[in-house]
Amino acid sequence: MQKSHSRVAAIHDLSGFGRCSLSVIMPALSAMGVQVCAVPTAILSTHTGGMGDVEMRDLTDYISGALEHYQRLGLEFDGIYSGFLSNEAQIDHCLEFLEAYPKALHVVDPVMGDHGKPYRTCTADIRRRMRELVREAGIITPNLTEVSILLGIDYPQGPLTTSQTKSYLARLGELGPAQVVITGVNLMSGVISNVGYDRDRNAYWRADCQYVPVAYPGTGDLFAAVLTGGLLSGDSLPLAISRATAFVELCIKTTYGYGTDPRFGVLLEHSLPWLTRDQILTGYQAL
Ligand code: PXL
Repeated sequence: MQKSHSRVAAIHDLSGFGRCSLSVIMPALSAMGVQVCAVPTAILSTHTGGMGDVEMRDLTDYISGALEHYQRLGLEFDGIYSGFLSNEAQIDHCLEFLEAYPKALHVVDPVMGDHGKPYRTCTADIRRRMRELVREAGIITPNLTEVSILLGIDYPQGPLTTSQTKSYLARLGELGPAQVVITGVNLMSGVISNVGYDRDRNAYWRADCQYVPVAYPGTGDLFAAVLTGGLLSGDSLPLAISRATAFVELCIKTTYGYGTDPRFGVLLEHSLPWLTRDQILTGYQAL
């Protein structure tokens, strides 16, 4: 991969334990040669996935002040990348960031839930207003739970057909973003696909990985981070999807082999060197 000197503002939470959000986004993007400017939306002792009462501080008041400081400094960003938001007002602050850097790549990971259920911090207001943020995105990376919230449809149970998948991608594109990636789609048994759409080219792609019967928190964050790093370093959309898919599959399979507690996330430390090496990627096909 072509190395760049890109800088991205990452508007996400910092969860101390459990390997998700900024804890995995920062090392992944750094390994890819992309500088990360962390804009924490909240600090949590762990992620919210099954580790009991979480100690949490909301940082809504911090985000606008940080943006103002960066503007006073004249700092430029090549990418603005938003993820987990702890409060509906943070949608306004993300919109301010996007507006302040109109030429940057706008990546919105509409983090709201998984396995058909919203995260416990994801209020009805956040779910209702996420579409406002999606409207201003250049690219979004929802999972199927988030697709169902954004499109106002039931969470799809069971495998999807190709035409259903394409219809979801196109309908999400109609909400605003020119590029859409849906993660974790079950198109056929034993395989999980990440699917992508480029509205201007009317092109659809898929990159497949083997199904592993365990779910780790933070894999969506890692996927979106590697996708963002790829795009900022010159990958085409299908190559960036292929890169992010291959890396997340590597992390999951490495971790599954060791049998660690799934709540602790993937063993990123083992897999991170993969991101620093040039990879020959062909792992996508037309959808
Ligand atoms: O990986 C998504 C995520 C991000 N941030 C927090 C979470 C989760 C998923 O559980 O709890 C705090």
